[in-house]
Amino acid sequence: MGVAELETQLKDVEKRALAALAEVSDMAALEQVRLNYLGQKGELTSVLRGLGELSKEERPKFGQLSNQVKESIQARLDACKKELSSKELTERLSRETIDVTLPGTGRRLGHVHPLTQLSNEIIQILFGLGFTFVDGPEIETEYYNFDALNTPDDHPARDEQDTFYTNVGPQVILRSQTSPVQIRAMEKQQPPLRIITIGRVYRNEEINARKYPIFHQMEGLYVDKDVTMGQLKGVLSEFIRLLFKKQLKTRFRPDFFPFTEPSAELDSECPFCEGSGCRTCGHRGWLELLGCGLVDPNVLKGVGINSEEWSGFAFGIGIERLAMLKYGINDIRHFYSSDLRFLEQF
Ligand code: 2NM
Repeated sequence: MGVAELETQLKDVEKRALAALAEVSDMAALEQVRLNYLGQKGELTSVLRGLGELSKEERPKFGQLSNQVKESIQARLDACKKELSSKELTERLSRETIDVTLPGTGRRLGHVHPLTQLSNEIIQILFGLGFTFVDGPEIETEYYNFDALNTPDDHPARDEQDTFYTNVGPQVILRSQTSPVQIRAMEKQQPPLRIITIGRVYRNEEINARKYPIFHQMEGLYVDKDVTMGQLKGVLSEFIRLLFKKQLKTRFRPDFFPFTEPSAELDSECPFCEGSGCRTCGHRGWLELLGCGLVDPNVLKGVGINSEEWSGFAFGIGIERLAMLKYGINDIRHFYSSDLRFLEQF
């Protein structure tokens, strides 16, 4: 084949390649054109094979032309590619446009659990009465949960039927009351002391409408000089007034706790019938609200506080029981069922 014929073929390849590029509408088609004309098995390559048949004198001219053709196709290809990618970007941008002025899809918000709401309310009331909040571990030792609280070795609360023992270590248990927090606080701080704590406690109990193996307690502790039952009654009466948002009569009934002496249960006039008797108070006119007493000197001695110089009062209340009374809930299991029909009422 002569140089003239090869040159015609080159021109033809160029013409057809440029025509094909003019038709291309996406990246895949563009790549196909590139392979068809410039690829290893492409048309330009196959025309270039004719180079071998040319004389030494003919070669440079043919070589020059074939380079021009190749560059011209490549240049159009590059331009085409640029155009396509900018077209694709524009398309994508318009397809993915978001209208920021449209209303959002909205999310259902959760809210604070009723037990936490009540706990926060109690904390606020007692802050107002000069108490501060302390916290402590839920995994405790028998020492802090019982011994330091003047609880004898044979006390029924220590029974495995009542307390959760662990295999973490000897005498490691789940706290059955929040009182160990008060012991830890007294070990760290010198009196006078005005502290409360709220937290989970654990008791090995069959579940029913009134009992659940996990529940929450709030406890308060006041240590000062010459502390009296009168001061205790004053603080608790004010607490109850602020909690039920009305002035209610209160009364002590004698009780027993290992860690207080004397010990008492505090009743308040029923906030729902104001003493005349209703379903909530079982037609008694009074509600049993909490346990309390003057801290036993043995407890103070145990944490190194001089019980001749200092005395104290303490009180404890079950948060679930209080919430059930306050909101008229008849089953403790509602608090732990995660049932939105229940929770959304608070
Ligand atoms: C109650 C009732 C009465 C109490 C006693 C103490 C401590 F640490 F001072 F000894 N903390 N909490 C106490 C007293 C708790 O709960 C029904």
